[in-house]
Amino acid sequence: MLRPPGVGTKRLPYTLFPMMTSPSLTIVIPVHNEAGFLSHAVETLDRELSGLEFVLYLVENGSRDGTGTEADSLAGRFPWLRTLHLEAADYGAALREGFRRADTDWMVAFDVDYFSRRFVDEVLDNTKDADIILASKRDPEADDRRGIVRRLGTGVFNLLLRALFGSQVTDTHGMKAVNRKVLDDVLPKVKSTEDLFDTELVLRAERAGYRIAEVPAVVEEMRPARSSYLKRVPRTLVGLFRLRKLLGKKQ
Ligand SMILES: Nc1nc2c(ncn2[C@@H]2O[C@H](COP(=O)(O)OP(=O)(O)OP(=O)(O)O)[C@@H](O)[C@H]2O)c(=O)[nH]1
Ligand SMILES: [Mg+2]
Repeated sequence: MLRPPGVGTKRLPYTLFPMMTSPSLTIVIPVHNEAGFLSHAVETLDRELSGLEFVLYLVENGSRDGTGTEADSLAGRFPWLRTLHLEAADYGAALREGFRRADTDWMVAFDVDYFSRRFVDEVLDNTKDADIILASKRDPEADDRRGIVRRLGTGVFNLLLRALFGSQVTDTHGMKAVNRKVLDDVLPKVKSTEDLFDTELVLRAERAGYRIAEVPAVVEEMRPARSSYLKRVPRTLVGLFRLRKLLGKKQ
């Protein structure tokens, strides 16, 4: 069920009559060191998204385990799949490149171990009412089945976004859909890389007055999280304070 998002962000209306024709859609998934798991994930995605028209970009960079080759061979099996390869490992750079290459009205960002048909359907049903649609793990109706440490991490991160940037959104990190006009306008201005790239994109879009809507996320990752909070927390804090200098606090 669609829920009112955080104060100030738009609530999506219920859609009684889903759109008869789907707007064009590109899905972007950054991948890094996913050999073995990648084929399983793409086969699962193929089943989940059956009947839907879309293009999927797997954007690989910096992998040392043959992920790139595995992605290319998957592209030979699935006509909707395209692969991109960049040099250095960087989640944000991969997402940016996928968004840049896409030529559809809407772009959806997924992780290789966390995606949902339900989210895609909610996006397609509500494209007229928002410019960005976020799957929020902090929505009252969200079902976040991750461990306590990661759930707390998400909560603290969001408090920081509110305190440092005056943001009203409840979750910038996760499944999201972005309209082309937002990307054309905002993408060139985004400076952050790695895991703050999409947060800066959302914050800038919010500042620019684009309509941001949230839907409750159901989070069940297909495998345990791999990134270490020990490395990630200091990097994220430094990145956030740098970003705060760049953007200032919303008045
Ligand atoms: N291209 C690219 N993709 C990356 C990189 N690091 C992570 N990814 C991808 O980003 C997605 C999320 O990575 P995970 O390793 O699942 O991250 P996690 O440990 O679950 O952490 P969170 O999901 O952020 O809480 C996956 O699709 C990864 O393959 C990177 O350096 N480059
Ligand atoms: Mg994960």
